[in-house]
Amino acid sequence: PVHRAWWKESNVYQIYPASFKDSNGDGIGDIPGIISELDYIAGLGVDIVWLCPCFKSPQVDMGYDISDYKDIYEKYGTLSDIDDLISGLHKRGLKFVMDLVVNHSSDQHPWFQSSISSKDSPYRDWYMWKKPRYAADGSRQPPNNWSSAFGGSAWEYDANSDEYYLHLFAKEQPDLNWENPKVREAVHDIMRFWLDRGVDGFRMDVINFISKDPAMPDAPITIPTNKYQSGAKFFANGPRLHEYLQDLGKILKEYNAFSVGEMPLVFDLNEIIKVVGFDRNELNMIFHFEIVNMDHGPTGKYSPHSWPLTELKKIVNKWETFMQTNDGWNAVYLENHDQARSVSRFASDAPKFRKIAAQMLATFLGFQCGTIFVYQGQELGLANVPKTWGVDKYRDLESLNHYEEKAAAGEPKDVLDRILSEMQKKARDNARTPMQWDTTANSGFSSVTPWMDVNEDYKEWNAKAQVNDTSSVYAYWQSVFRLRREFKDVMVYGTFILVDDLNESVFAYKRVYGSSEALVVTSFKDTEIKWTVPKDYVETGKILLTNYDRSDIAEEIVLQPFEAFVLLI
Ligand code: TEU
Ligand code: CA
Repeated sequence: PVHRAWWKESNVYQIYPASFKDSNGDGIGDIPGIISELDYIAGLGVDIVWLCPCFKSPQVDMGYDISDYKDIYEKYGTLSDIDDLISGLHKRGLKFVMDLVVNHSSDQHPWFQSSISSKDSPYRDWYMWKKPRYAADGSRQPPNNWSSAFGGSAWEYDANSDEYYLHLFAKEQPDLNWENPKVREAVHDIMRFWLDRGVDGFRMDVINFISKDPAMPDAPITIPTNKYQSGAKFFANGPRLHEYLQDLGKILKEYNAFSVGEMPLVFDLNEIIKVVGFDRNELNMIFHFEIVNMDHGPTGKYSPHSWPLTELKKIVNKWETFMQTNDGWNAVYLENHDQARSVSRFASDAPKFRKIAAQMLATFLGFQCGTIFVYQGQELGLANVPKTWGVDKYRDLESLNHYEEKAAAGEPKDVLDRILSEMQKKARDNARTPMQWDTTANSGFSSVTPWMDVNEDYKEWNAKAQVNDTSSVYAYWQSVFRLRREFKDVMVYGTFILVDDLNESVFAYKRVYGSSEALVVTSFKDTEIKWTVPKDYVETGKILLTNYDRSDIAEEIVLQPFEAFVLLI
């Protein structure tokens, strides 16, 4: 039998502070803005709010570059605002999870400022410094060929000390050296600081990158046209990861805290079960990237790639089955602040399908075995930015660096246009446009022009239009969360079984718990399609949820475009 736990029965709503709600008219979202919408969030029926980084930061990477782990970014508010947010959530029975970004800090953090000031600094060894290499022609080279996730080398040269420091992300995000016990103690101290303040847990940024192979060998050449290569093999799920996570796990356990680790580039599921196995005392669950990387092409994210539905089935089935046979737990998501909008990416945002398609995805996602994560705006079926947006409207360094690198290399206009069109499909900025609250100026997000343009569709697609409409995407998500609660045994703890594995149009699965069973049927097709309902369900299946007002079930049915329904026996 599956172990029960409160965090398995909880569902999470993710907030991106810059884009949620601006309370003081500076065009940037803030904590008082979040507090003013707590009833909206609680009304959705979620249990936990995860807030993306809100700490002091120069904002090179939207707060994933932290310069003070124990203070708040001034444009978002103050420590006392956070206290009010926590008590406002707790009053409504919700928990509060913060982002713990400790693979790297900001280069403006006093630790790094001291580290770079001199080789003799007591903080020198808090970051990863290495001597240059020299090529045959005598030119100075980085210590290895690793690439940064945001372009170029993962190493930055410091002339003062004639050494390079490692940054797997931007050069303003130097990697902390977890081999140093002082660094680990500092992280433990940060965790206790927030847990003592009432925080209920953490989402841990790229937490599987914290232990690197100390030899730091050159990475194999995977994309020959690139100068630098992914060193993931030597820093993802590295040699001391479990030791470090067990230390964090002890603290989490002490506070009965929630934890989800972000884990890109996982190659071995057995490494994952060591993290999330019930008795391991490391983390509750992790985010894997197999689904959200499905549409990345041969030369990376901004090259196109299409996938058959059976590919999605293989991935979902693999993780669901693996966790239930190994006593682990899944984090289930399609969206976050790094991913494009799911309705645009996995279904259809064409006006005639958008609402139905968003509800279909809510069904597909919402009844899987795992903790469900919904990202702000997903509950409204918000879509990607308009195809008409030029590169000047984008704000994120990840896509802009990529585009500018290609432009600087002299790529012709048609190549750059193709990159822009891939950005419209996959760029992180698709998720970062301001929240759409109502039909007033700036979508009710702010009284002034926001830091990033609002999606032009806000007059039709906004919260106000949906909260009291029982047929809305928002109302549909409310039903999903209500049903998960009402039928907890089967919907939370039931075994996941894939149905009709080879069908390229319909994704269907069962959840089975003792004698109760649910069947979830979702069509990913934009045309009608015939489907055969399993016999047991034709006779006794009761419709729990439908996005088309379906009222009867026969053995042979015709599914409407993006139709979804859930049956219970
Ligand atoms: O993301 C880590 C990560 O690997 C990606 O999802 C990232 O967006 C990708 O490499 C870009 O192609 C986390 C955060 O979620 C992200 O916002 C931060 O930028 C990143 O870590 C660095 O802290
Ligand atoms: Ca503000």
